[in-house]
Amino acid sequence: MERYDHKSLEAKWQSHWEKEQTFKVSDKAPGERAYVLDMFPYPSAQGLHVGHPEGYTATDIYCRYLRMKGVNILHPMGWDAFGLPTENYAIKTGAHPRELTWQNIDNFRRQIKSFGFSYDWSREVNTADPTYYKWTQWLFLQLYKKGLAYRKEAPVNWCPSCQTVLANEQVVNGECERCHSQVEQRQMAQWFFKITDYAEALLKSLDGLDWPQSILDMQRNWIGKSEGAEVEFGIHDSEFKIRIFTTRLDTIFGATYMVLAPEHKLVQELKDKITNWREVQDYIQKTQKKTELERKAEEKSKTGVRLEGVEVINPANQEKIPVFIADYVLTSYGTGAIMAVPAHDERDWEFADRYGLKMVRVIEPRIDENFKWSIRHSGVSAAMAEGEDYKEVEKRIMHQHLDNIHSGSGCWIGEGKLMNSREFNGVSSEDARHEIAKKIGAKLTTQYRLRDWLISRQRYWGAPIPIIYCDPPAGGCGAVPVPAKDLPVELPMDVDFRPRGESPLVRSESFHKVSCPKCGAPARRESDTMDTFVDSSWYFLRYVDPQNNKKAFDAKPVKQWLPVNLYVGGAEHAVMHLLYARFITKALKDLGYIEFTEPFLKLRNQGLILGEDGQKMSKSRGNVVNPDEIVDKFGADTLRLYEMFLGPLEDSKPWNTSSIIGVRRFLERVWNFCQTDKKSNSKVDEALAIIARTIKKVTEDIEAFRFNTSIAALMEFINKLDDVSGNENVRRTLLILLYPFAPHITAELWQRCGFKGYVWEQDWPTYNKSALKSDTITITVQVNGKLRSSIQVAADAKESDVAQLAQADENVARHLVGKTIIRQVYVPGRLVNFVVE
Ligand code: ANZ
Ligand code: ZN
Repeated sequence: MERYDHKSLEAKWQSHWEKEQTFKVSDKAPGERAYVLDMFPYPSAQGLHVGHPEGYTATDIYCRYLRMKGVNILHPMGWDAFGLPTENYAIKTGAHPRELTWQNIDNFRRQIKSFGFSYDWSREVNTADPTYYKWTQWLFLQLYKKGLAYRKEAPVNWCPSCQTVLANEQVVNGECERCHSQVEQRQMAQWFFKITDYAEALLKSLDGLDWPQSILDMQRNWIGKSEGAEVEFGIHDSEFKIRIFTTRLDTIFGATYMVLAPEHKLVQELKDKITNWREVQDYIQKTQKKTELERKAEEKSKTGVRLEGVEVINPANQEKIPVFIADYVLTSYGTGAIMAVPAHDERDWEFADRYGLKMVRVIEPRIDENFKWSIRHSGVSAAMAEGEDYKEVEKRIMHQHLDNIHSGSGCWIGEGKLMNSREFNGVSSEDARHEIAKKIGAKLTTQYRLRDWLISRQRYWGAPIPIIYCDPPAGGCGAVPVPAKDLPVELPMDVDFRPRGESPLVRSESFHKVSCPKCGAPARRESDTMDTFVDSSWYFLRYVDPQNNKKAFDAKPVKQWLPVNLYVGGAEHAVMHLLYARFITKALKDLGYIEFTEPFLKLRNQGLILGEDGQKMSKSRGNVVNPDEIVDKFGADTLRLYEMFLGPLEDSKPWNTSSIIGVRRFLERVWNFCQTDKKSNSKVDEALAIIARTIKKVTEDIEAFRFNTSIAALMEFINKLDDVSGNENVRRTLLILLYPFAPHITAELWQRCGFKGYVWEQDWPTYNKSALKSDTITITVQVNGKLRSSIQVAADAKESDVAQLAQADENVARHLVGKTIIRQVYVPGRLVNFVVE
């Protein structure tokens, strides 16, 4: 027998697939379809890391499996190729971003092909290619026509030394992450997409998505819907009024002062009344140096200045209360002003405590499920010392809260009954919100935390925004969209792209000196480029029609393939990318270009692969594993199998080079198994049961994305059936089931066994239910002694497997939600009982 030489056989099958275009899919193919999408990578100079093939292997397994079930699969790959890292690298090295990007892409493509993924390479897209960004610009123009793209002055983070705008994430402790200069806030004209128009729609349709719960929560949180009220507080001795937004109108009798954001317009209007104007002005200036992110930071101490000479009247009890400016109140949320209720709001409490302001308790605490829930989610696990009982800690924290409140050293943020609130005393806080609104004439409103999407960047390596400014005195047409026939607006290649405070494109005369498309007068081109999130907000549409040079995409293939059935990628895109893609989808639907409102029906995240030391892989730690080396040494099949065998896809898990050898040995065993003719007659019955059970297990596990356990089942398969490895049925089953995971070795063995056709042309096997029966037993499942379900398990299943299966059962799961399992009773072969509280 020849030895298992992964190099030659992987090269052989990869070139076969490439030459035969095995995975190219036609729009015309009849039958069922599925669109399985990977988040496309940013082609960095470092090349792929081992985290990339984790998600890509998962989708590849799923695609290969579905194809064998007769489904037509659209499975494309491309490059999110514009962006800052490459531009910065270019600035440092003097190379051109275009050259670098194309080189990086070549490297990424080579690497990805070396893993043997079944992409339809005829659909490759590159967002930095004019044939792609022509349509990104077209998209901009569609939004512009609809009033969904607009320009306005907005505060931006400005680094005076790098001379550029920074994203919030690039500001660290108020400093530029690159040069550590103090970042300033500046007003600049910027382009926005009006995503806030879709806040409610983006929130609502989350309900129908099969996405991880944590990602749905993050999306909801980011959109941040708050139902509350707007109330006007009159200013004493003045005709001015101040509007505030509150979610807790029920606490208005406890409002002992008011706070305006330092930038609030009224502060300037009240200048003549304010007797400590100099101090106020100083504070406003200091605020300007802070970014919104810093101002929101929970742990920072609250500062502010009182507006001496100004008082407002609390409309609930007509009492005069003082007014402050403080940077913990933001201009961009609500009305930029709040009524402060220190007895019931933590930020207000901290502020009042610091400045010695009055506190009035108006809510009598009520400990209900809601409050317990919030305690549980914030404090308990953090406060739990080793060996302590969960319930005890929960109780302790709860009492601490109550003690704090009664001794006046803490605030109650939960619900309860009103007190110190005149005629509303005794009313529940929930009801009081409506009753008080009615009495004082407050308007019930809804606020969203979501802000419009700032899409302009004063950088070079992005898609130019297709707008021309026709300024007076020449033409005076204003901002004029570039006519569709003039797209793409190409990035000039001969530009000095070092950052100097304006877009580098301003320095290219040939780029920005143009004539007005409307009146022909001399005009200038917009020199900002688009945020790269715009490029990736629609790429899944381009894959269905990537060569179309008349349209961004044709309606017909879009209808055939979309929405995407399965989308897989890292959880770091939980908010921005997914929200933007959802928004663009909804906008395109309203523009009449597509017929669906959600782009990704099902989403799964791969977890981080950590270094061997359990830390995040990073160059500085020296714990980075290079996938090229692994493929070279062990082979792509081993790497694929190993990454799936590491643990559940969505978990973070450390790399372990010694266990990769175990996986390699398994493939070597498969290699020998399929080429050694053992045929024991006595084992045939047992073999049938194992075949049936393994088919069932692998099928169900692939469907549920439990790849680690399906691999375990295949390992068990060859352990148990070693004596009958010559049996054709055994061999065929093994090769077909293993093929999605390890496509090269199985293709080769299929051929060597002399089986007809190719392994991927086979039908996915079905199993014989009667063979299965003899091998499984029924276990009764109880929760607190009550019968809840019964499940089928393998006769030799371990207790931990039985418990896991039992907990996953729908009827059982329903009785376990929100409960803690404190004990588990197992009677082997008969019953499992979960004791919960
Ligand atoms: C009085 C009050 C009493 C409040 C109380 C809370 C608890 P969410 O839920 O996030 O929407 N607020 C309003 N506008 C603000 C701004 N521009 N900057 C900072 N804080 C602002 O939060 C709404 C609450 O945040 C509002 O309800 C207001 O404080 C504060 F026991 O009003 B509340
Ligand atoms: Zn003009």
